[in-house]
Amino acid sequence: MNKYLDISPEVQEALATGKPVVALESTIISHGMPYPKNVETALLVEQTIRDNGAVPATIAVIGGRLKAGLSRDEIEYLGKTGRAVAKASRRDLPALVARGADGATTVTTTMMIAYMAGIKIFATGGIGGVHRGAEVTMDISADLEELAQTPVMVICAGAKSILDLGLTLEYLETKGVPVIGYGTQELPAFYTRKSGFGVDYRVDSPEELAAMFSAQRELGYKGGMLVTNPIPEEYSMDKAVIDAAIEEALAQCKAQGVHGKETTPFLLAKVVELTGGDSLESNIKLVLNNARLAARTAAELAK
Ligand code: PSU
Ligand code: MN
Repeated sequence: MNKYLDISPEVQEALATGKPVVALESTIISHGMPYPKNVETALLVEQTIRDNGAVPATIAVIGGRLKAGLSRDEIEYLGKTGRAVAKASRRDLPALVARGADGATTVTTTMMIAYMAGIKIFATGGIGGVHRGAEVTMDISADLEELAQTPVMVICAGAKSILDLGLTLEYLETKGVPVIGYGTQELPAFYTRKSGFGVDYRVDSPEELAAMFSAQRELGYKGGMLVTNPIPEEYSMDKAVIDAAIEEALAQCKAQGVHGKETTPFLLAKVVELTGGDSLESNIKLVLNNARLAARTAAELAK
């Protein structure tokens, strides 16, 4: 085991006895949602995973230790500290570890640490991708590279249209990452069930997801798999409302010269602000929906 990794006793026991485990990220807690909803949601997501027969392993860097499985106090701390916690992507782990610092893990680092711990499935809200205008800015999330090189199944609700969804799919195709629609042939756009872009494969059961993931492993692929699970109809948002908020958030981002790792957290916070919190409720519901599917798929994989 990696000398910088701490697996909580509960997660350790589950892994040792072949019980299903689902990894969860912490940037969604510190940078993706406001306090205290972020903490409430993180705890509710963990409970949902337990209710569906798996053990949750929320991942973060605390005091320079890579943690798989957090205490309530650690989740509360990350949520309360919010954007003052370092957003930790692949390039950041060496510095955080060497300095004994804290970091909230993105999809990228959550995949990395999940893999180190032996966890195969990870549930979240949305992934990073190719930003609009990336042909000039070269802003492409490290999440896409990680999907190409780390064997973890990521279950999300698609990607927000703060990104260029078409270019994001092109990038994933180039990198050989299978993009699966759960119960749909169309890529969901996070707040809405449809994006106008197709996925590679439609899958309709956790059994079939587990079978595809197992086949990918047995074929010797080094990369992971992206499962896109549409937000439940009753919580999906009006496309015109969310599109207008995203356009406004992008305009403010540009006007204020926000760039680099600040871009995504800035856009996420703006969209919540501009939609008066409606988008936050949808966000919470879709994460819970992904947690359920991840727990059921982990249970199938554990069989
Ligand atoms: N998209 C969301 N919610 C999030 C994120 C993205 O809808 O919380 C977070 C995830 O942690 C993701 C990260 O891995 O932002 C991507 O950041 P960047 O675009 O800087 O790579
Ligand atoms: Mn970026």
